[in-house]
Amino acid sequence: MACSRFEYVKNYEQDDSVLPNVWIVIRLDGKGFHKFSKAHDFAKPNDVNALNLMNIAAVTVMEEFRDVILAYGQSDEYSFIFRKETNVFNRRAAKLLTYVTSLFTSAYVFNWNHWMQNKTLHYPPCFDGRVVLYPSDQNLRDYLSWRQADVHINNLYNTAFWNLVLQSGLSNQEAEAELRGTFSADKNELLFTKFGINYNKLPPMFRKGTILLRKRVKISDHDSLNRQLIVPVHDDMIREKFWKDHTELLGKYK
Ligand code: DGT
Ligand code: MG
Ligand code: MG
Ligand code: MG
Ligand code: MG
Repeated sequence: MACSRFEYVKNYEQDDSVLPNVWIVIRLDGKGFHKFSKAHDFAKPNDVNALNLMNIAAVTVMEEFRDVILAYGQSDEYSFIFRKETNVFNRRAAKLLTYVTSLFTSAYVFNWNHWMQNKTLHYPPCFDGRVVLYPSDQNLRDYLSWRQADVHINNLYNTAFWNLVLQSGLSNQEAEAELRGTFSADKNELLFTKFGINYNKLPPMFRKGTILLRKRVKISDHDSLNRQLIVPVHDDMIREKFWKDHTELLGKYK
């Protein structure tokens, strides 16, 4: 390629490649989804279709980026875990972040009509994104535990809150006052005694979020063809058992 005298400007581009040998986590979060979920009449506290739309957008990202070993989503957020050794885009942070964020966003919009039953999309949604690096397997596990503990805390609160509002007819302020200072056990008790809801029997997708994993699945009895599929699970990543059941994720298990 011919060089022009303008080419020196390339030297102004900064090298933003991330450290070798660290887990790369990209987390996306919907911008202003408090408003977006209202504007599109999402079911409260959980809209199954909206959550599945998030999951499909995340599957699209995993299909494109083979080095994503696991993705985890809840509410309006999704985290993508790239294997430590990935060399995709030479580990350049901006490339990784912008490709993942824009593909996720376009897939969200692309699949909207199918999952939201042709509900009108009133304005273009967007997602922020960040890159976080974790040096140790334990850091990565703690990161995922943190996000999963978050969904538990929020979902228990939101389930109690919306039952007080929608079933008991309390105002938002009254429901908030009722729940102020309560512990998890109090909210479980309230849900059970007031509304006959056993929190632990609610759909696991609501309580635990969605983990997308790559699994080899036998597709036919006639031959030994295996196919890699992306499967959703709603297990507890805080427990040791999850990592024992999926030893391939960390490559080793001690
Ligand atoms: P941000 O992220 O700072 O731009 O602001 P938000 O409004 O996106 O806040 P965030 O991300 O902390 O919280 C997510 C919001 O999205 C929260 O207001 C609840 C709403 N949301 C997420 N999933 C659902 C759902 O399935 N149903 C309903 N009704 N709301 C949802
Ligand atoms: Mg936020
Ligand atoms: Mg948000
Ligand atoms: Mg959020
Ligand atoms: Mg180009």
